Amino acid sequence: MKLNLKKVSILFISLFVICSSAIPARIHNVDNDEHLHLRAYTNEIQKRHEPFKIIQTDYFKPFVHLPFTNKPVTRYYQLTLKKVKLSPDGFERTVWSVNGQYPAPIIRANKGDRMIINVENKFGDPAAVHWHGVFQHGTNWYDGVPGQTQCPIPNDVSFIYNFTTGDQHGTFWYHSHFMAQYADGLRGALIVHDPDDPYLKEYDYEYVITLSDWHHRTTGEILPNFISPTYTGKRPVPDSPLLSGRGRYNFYNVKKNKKYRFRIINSAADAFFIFSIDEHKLKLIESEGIYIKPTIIEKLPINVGQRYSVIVNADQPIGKYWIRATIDKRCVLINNATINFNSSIDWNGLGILKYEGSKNDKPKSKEFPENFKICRDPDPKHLKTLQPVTKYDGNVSDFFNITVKFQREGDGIVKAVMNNSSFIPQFNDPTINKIIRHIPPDELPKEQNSLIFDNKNGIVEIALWNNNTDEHPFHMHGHVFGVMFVGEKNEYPDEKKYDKKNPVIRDNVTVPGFGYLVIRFIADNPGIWAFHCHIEWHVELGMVLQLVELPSILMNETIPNDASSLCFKNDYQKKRNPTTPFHNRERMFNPVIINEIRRDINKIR
Ligand SMILES: [Cu+2]
Repeated sequence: MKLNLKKVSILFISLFVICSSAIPARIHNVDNDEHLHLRAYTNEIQKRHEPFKIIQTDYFKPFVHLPFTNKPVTRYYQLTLKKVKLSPDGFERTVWSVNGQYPAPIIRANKGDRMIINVENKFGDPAAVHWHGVFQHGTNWYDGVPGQTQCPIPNDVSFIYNFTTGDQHGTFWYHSHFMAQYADGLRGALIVHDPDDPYLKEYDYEYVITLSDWHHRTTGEILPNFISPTYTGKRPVPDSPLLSGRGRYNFYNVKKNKKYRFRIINSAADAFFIFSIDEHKLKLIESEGIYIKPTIIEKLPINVGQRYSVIVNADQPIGKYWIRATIDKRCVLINNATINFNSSIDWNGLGILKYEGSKNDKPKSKEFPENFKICRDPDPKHLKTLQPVTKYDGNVSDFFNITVKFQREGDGIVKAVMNNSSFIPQFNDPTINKIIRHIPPDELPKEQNSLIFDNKNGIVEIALWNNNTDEHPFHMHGHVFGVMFVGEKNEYPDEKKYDKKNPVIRDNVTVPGFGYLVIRFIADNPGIWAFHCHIEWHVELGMVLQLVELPSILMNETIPNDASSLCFKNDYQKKRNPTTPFHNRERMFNPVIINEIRRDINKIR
């Protein structure tokens, strides 16, 4: 393994200076040191003294956009991660909460604003927060993916994410990207308002609805059963569907003749939802931060990780109407060996659209008929961008062909493999650190599933063949992409059929069972970006690729000290982390790196 001493110095010398009095005595037990990192970090944070705002938000209160400012502003938010007892569907369990609430609070900003978010980890487990859909231009190390862009935030440590929303606007969310932790609670909405929103005059208020599948058991209990050589079941069956963290009889109050922008976020671990409001059509205006031509639909299929905005006109007779968030069980395979196969789940999640002045009775509203292909994204003709985007129509500079399937590996466990390789992160040595140490990208371990490309502003094309029955919602970090082609079984990609002139643009797309997906994006964001199925159980089985984008630029960047110093404390190895099945822990740890750190600190001295 090649090491560039200069880069290593940049990485570690400041930490070394900060802790220089401690290093000589501790150099031989860096990996056991509980306090080294904490001390370095405390020095950093004490310089700041910022007024971080502790937020708690009510998803059932309508809101209007934040006051727009002449210039972008910086917004400081405090997110304290702590375990609390909550009963989202009536059953009390431990929830990995943010500021004590589930779903996590709605974080809001305006286009161009900077977000400085202090994540204080009091979980007792390691954690990290990913800002789903945010490009993180120039701040790859704040993308929040342990093993790729950072080491996990150890317990009892605070870490500040600091990024700008740039030109982005729309509906995003944030969630843990450490193990299956987001399914235990760490998931919430992230909204970026746009002063130039072309639809701004078309709605009076906004609501956010997060959809989630809820389990009564923690993922720390589920995963060891799921990832085991003896497991022959399918994906774990949830116990409830939740709308904004609640079961039935959650009210969304509206006033007659007012218009509401509903931002719908599928934050589930697994569930494909169908969203609708009885007797109220939905005017679709946004998919994943991209304005789309207004199109009227009745039911909205929404897969995991996806987001849409719809405008709802409260123009029906005063009354109550069911809001339906149904888990489409036609997209769910269950057999008798499946975890929680005898769940008493009612797949029909319900909320109520309640007009001001309506009576206190049950809604008697009628459900719209179904008019879409099951377990698929909405028809592309409903998702056309407001302005056609033509930048993907050109010569492809980098092309990748990927096959996704499941296969039983040497350890007896059925894994998800992408080109015959199942992803295993190295939590204590994220890929970004490796690149900045000048490890050549083609020397990254095979199980890191790297797609390497280095042509600046080139068009990258990924053709993915899904060689199994499940459909998968593939999400890309750091980018949106143009959807060139989605093919059903035996419908092969053919460049003549690609939607190059006016493609659907998004960051999270469904590839059909035994089907094909072809996407294109522009190589304009140096970094390590995950590209993965957003079904969390499939992530845990390794259905993850990482883009190693423009490494020749990335390798010359400098990771902020507070980010690199997270790697000095590796309690994610220890058994106090209940979400990591024991047999996985060893492989997720790069034993070489601690020795390298020791050696290089010695050389620097
Ligand atoms: Cu999947």
